[in-house]
Amino acid sequence: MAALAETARLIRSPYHDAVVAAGVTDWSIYNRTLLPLSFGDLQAEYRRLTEGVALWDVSCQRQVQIEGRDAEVCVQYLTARDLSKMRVGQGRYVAMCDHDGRLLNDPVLLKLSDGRFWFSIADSDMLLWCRAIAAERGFDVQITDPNVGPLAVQGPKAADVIADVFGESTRDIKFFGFEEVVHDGIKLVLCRSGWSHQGGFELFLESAHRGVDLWNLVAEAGEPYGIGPGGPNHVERVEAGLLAWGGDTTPDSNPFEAGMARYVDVDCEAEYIGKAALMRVVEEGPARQFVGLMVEGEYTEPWPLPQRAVVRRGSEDVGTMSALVRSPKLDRTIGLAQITTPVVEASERVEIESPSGPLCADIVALPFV
Ligand code: THG
Repeated sequence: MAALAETARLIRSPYHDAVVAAGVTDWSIYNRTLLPLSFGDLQAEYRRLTEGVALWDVSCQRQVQIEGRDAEVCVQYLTARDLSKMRVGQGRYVAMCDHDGRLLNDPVLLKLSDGRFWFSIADSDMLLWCRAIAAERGFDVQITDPNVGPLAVQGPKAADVIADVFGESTRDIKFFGFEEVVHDGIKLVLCRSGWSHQGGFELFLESAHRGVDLWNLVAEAGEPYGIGPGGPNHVERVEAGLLAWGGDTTPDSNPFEAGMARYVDVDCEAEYIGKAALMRVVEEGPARQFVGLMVEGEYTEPWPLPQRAVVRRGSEDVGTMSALVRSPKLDRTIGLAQITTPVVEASERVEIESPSGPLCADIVALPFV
């Protein structure tokens, strides 16, 4: 691939210069932001994440801030999950759907105060959607992009690094809990979250001009723990069955077809977009399901699939596979796929038209580990 050129259309990460200095070798683009994927040694990056601690620029997870008198109702109306018990200082993984129940985004929602929320979004432009819905409904809210770029510190030793920098009390922060912090003049929200199953924190940097300082602060504190740069880890996230919206989903997927059933509440008082459509899916059952594939044989190519691969049973197309990796934890080749419900329920063997030729696989429930 040719080198990526920066242009004014791209949003600049607050950590950009630090990431370049650390030797980034591969990028993706996510929410119009460069997302560092690798620093040249995927095996070392996986090992650091699963055995030590890794540092990722995930400022591409942009915030849609909703504040004002109607913030509470507006956020609920945009979210297919009952938020009535959500307290300040908590995060929630949520589904945002359209009126037909299609999954538009799967953000982490943070409640900063009674009148202020952040949707920390996946790769689709929810600022447009939220503003349009709020205006059409006449909600009294201001909806902005506050330019807050998260830095992820992930791995079994992440809590030690964070405690060394921000104090021992940070060990008491619960999963998806957060605190507002000012450290060395750097304002941030410290949240126990992240796109891995290894534990860790995300530092939602509010002082955007201090990005390189924050990166260096964490990198230095992490040195004794062997910290190193990385990116959202494709192999670990497949093992964990973490959804990549837009990769694992198609534009017409509903949350039940994306493995998000436990985050969708249809039996609640709350009114939200898509509720009637989602109730119908619950009654009729989803057409497809998000599942794991235990693939026969060795597949060593560790990089994201360039495109979804067709999954067949005999001559019939029964779904698509969106990820295929070799799992070091299982010492097996595994994949992620959306497969039609009857085939999943019959747990029949399927064939995959992979880029390197046909493969056989068994369907399994997620997560793998
Ligand atoms: N962090 C932040 N924003 C994000 C992501 C993130 N925005 C985009 C994208 N990632 C959203 N996707 C996910 C997917 C899964 C999780 C978080 C964000 C996640 N899931 C937990 C799991 O599946 O084990 C459990 C969630 C729960 O039970 O509530 O954490 O990573 N800031």
